[in-house]
Amino acid sequence: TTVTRRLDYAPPAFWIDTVDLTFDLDPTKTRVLNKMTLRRNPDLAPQALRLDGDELNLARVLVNGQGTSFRMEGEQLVLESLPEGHEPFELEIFTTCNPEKNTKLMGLFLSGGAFFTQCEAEGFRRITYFIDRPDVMASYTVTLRADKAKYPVLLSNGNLVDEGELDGGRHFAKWQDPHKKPSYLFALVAGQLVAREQRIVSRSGKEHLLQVYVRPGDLDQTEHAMNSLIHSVLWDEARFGLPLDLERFMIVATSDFNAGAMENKGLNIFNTKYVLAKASTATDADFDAVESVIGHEYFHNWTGNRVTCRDWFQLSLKEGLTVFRDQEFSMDLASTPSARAVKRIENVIGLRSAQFPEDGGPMAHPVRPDEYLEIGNFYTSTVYEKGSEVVRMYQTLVGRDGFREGMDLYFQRHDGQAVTCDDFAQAMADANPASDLARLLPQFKRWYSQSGTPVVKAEGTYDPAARTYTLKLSQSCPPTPGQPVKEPFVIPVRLGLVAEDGRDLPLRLEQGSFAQVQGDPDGSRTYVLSDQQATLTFLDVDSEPVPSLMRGFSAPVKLDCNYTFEQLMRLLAKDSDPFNRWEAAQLLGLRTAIDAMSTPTAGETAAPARPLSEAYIAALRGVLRHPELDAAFKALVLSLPDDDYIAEQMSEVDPQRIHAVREAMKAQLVTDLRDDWEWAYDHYKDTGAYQPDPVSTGRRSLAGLALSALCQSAQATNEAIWPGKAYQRFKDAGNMTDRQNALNALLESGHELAARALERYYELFHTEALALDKWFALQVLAPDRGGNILPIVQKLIKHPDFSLRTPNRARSVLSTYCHRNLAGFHRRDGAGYNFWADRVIELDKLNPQVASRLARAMDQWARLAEPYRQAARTAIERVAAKTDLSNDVREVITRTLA
Ligand code: DPP
Ligand code: ZN
Repeated sequence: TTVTRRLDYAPPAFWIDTVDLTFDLDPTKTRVLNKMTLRRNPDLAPQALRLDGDELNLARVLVNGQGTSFRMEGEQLVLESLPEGHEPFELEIFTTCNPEKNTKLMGLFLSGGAFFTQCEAEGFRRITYFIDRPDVMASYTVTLRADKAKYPVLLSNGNLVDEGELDGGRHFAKWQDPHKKPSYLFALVAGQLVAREQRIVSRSGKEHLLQVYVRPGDLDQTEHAMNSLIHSVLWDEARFGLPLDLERFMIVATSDFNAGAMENKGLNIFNTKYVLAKASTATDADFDAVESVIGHEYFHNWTGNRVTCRDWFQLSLKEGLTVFRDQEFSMDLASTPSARAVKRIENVIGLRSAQFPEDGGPMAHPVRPDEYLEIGNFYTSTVYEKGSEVVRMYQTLVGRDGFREGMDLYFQRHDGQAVTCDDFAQAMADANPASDLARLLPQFKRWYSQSGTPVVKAEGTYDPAARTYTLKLSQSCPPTPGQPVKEPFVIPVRLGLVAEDGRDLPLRLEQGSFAQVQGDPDGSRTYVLSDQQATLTFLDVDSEPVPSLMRGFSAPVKLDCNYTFEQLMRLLAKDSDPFNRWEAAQLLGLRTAIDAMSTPTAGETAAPARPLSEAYIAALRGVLRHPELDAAFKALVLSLPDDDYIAEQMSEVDPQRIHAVREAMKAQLVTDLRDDWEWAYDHYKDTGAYQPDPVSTGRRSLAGLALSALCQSAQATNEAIWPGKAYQRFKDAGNMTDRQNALNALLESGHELAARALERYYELFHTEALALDKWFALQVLAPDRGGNILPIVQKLIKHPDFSLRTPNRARSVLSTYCHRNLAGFHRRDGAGYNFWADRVIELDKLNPQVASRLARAMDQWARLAEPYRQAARTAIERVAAKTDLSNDVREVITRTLA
């Protein structure tokens, strides 16, 4: 239990050149023979060899074939008496481990009777003793031996070089990885699996075999994954000139997995959730997620695998960059500008709902953290999603072509190496020497070192006589744990000035200049705010404009601009930037919620009856009925900011009041637009044969929103037609998206038909794990009515199909409840917090990684109003009082209480 610090980095005392592993796979006692060649790091004074281990049984250690002395220091195996000098020597280590007992799902574990591994970040040490850090890169040869009937398929990284029969019904397979790799990219799989296969020829004329392995019976759900993989290969070649460097690329799905997926070299292991998709059980969102996670892991093959991280503090080097790449991939596939904007908006919603709260809470950390107790806790939305925004800002500052040149230089310099975020930044700057990035590089790198979400404040004044518009910009960043004071960031502010008729006015600066980058759309320019304050004076402005700022969300900041209601209405109706059109609707919604929150009402959970203004309603009607806007975009604009995003704006959070206010807003939105929702439902409800393309996905999304609105407005007036129609649609739906939306409409409106639909859903899908996860989650996501959600949750965890051991299933109830149902979780009686504490303690014994994610549900406790705050503290302290917590949970709980 020691803290690891970034500045303590020292190179390893030994290098490992080759690793030859032999596995005798057995569920309760797997034998591992690890034969390595090592040599001393010639740059360092002679030191002992320290090998990491975790829950291993050590049988034997040989050096150059001879027994040797060794000792244990905690879980480390320490060897002092090794050959002197710098010649390579051979080290053989025999260990055993017990995959069946491995409920942590790190290292070698069983899922549905098959063997899988997960080694990132520090799981390889649970398989064998090793210098388990990413800057030790070796060539791997792996021999797998197992019972042939039970484990007919034996896979590891690289190429299959030999296979054959053994005595006693056993067989073997030998794999060789042509690329050196860090231990966290090792993988093996053994079990009864079948594969969808596809041979492709890349641009350079090389042939590759692509395989997607699943359980027998799931093959009909792999077509979308295979297509996504093919698109990924083609895209990385076309956009970044990065080819597939393997003869064979395999994806294997498992239903027991802590994370989404893992980019092991040539053998990606995936949570089934991000591989399996068929129309009858997967929603449009699932299809999208499969595409982006397949892309993400595939793109790691270069950004992560060919060039990897020197140490785990550099995690965002590969994750931020690879999220950026998967987002660009999805946007490029989306093809129309409007569909691109929808993807961008969805990504920003994700950032705001997870990363902004993280950056404002007790777990706030820089994109490149400075210390950790357990690295598993730093696979966060800050490292991933904010990290991706940081990479996007490079592209904004140097342009798309400049970014490509930076990537080329990065690979030219660092292919085959384990490097740092500084190396990436330097390559980007060196490839673009005339850019603002190069000029401001040390300051730009504060994005890696300073935590917290910066705030950009903007104030504009128009001078009609001089025909000038003056925009004052300033930046600040609130204190975060360990960082009381912040230095200014480099913030690309993409902006436009919107005239009354929606035209973008000319952008001529009196002095100073915009960034010289290609890629700004017409009417937009990018100003690089690097000082604390800047004043921009625009010339020849012939009418009073509304500033449209941070277009496309050009930096991961909060914008504080004192817009009038009328200004926001102009942006919503007319801004040429679709992101900011949507943003204006969000701001109007937020403002309404905040105003309503401060309006005194009778009773704590009462809310003003009609919080939305007529003009705002009319504007939303205009969007809903707009003849040209895409359905997907309409659905985003018509969705009110959710409870959590409203909570994020408040200095003191009263969850029940927030929920009541939002429900009041929603009630008005559904009744005032009732006829418009009916029109929208009729107009968008039919999408023909199922295709998960952006256009039909958007139509289904808007039709679903409309149906939900209609059921809710019907509930208010006690009218039965729409719930009946929703139930019928639920029954007849030809795809899971329509079916789930119809069920959700019933659940959201609280109609009694919801119970019948849930029963029927269970009958239809109880043998389909992923569909059953949704069945659990949907019930937990329903709006809380007088505290009814917690009893539902308590019943669900006793359901025979519930299990804490399967992370997807555990999360479908527990994370959904504690993270995603604000009012259901934050009860005035504190019962939600007690439930949370019990589950964290229980889960920690089985799977610390999943437990510590659940522990994060209390991040925001200190901002809660009473009586929530005190009840929350009591529950957190109860967990903290446990003496046998994992490091994972201990670190989160300690920081939460700090
Ligand atoms: N598997 C996780 C990811 O792809 C961690 N590398 O992001
Ligand atoms: Zn990743």
